[in-house]
Amino acid sequence: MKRTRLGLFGLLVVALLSVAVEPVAAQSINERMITNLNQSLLYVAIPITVLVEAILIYTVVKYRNNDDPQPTRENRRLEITWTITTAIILLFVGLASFVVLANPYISLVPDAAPGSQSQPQAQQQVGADVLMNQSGATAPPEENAVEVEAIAYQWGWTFHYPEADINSSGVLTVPNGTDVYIHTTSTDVIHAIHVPELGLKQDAIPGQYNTIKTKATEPGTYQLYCAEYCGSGHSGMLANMTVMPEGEYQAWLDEQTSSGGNASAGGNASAGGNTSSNSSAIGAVSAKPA
Ligand SMILES: [Cu+2]
Repeated sequence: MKRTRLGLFGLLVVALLSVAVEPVAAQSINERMITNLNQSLLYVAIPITVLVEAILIYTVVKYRNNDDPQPTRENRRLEITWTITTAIILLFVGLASFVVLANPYISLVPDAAPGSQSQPQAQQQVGADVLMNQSGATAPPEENAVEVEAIAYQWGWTFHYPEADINSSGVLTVPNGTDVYIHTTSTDVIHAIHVPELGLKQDAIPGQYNTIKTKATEPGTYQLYCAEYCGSGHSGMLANMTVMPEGEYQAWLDEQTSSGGNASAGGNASAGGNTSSNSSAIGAVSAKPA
């Protein structure tokens, strides 16, 4: 019996140690919320796992030589206890998940503002690099928020900054500590933008915008993937997401603007007709000085 107790105690210590390990600091608000939720659910799940396994092992060991098993008699107190306990646990899991899932940093509800959703305009497609005028972009209520159009194509990424009217190929540059709205779309098939380290993932669907809201909390360069199988070039459909300190970002933006508004090496300059951002869905929802 003493050995069994020691074994159970050891199991508990290992379980507690595994959750007590300090998590890696989150690099964005999104990532922090997801990690925190994951951890609080783990705190609930581990004691339950330990308890169930302990009862199971205890029962197997204690009754292993029982040739005359007796059925369990009704125990009302026990039944009420496990019903209420389960209800409390489920309520906690449901509430904790709802608070995170309903947050705009995790699921941003599309705008109902006129011009952003209800009036899709004519699409213009010139290769991969276009400013598409379509529905679904969500306008930021924040004054200093940054908006970027992430345009997926077979097989690469173009990032368009509607306010400054510049394009960047293969690198998504955003400021640190500022709200960023990434309007994701595609020019051909369904893709998905995915930056695991920042907790970002969103489908890129032709003909519509899906907006992600994020706020990075640590400057650096993060890997950006396509997370939806999109053909033979899918595995190579990579890009970088660079988070710059605010001042550095402004300098980068000024440099891009003065150098003709194209940060790509591949000659992806927009045709003149595509750059009238005031007539686009994004232009309509972000009419504020750059
Ligand atoms: Cu893909």
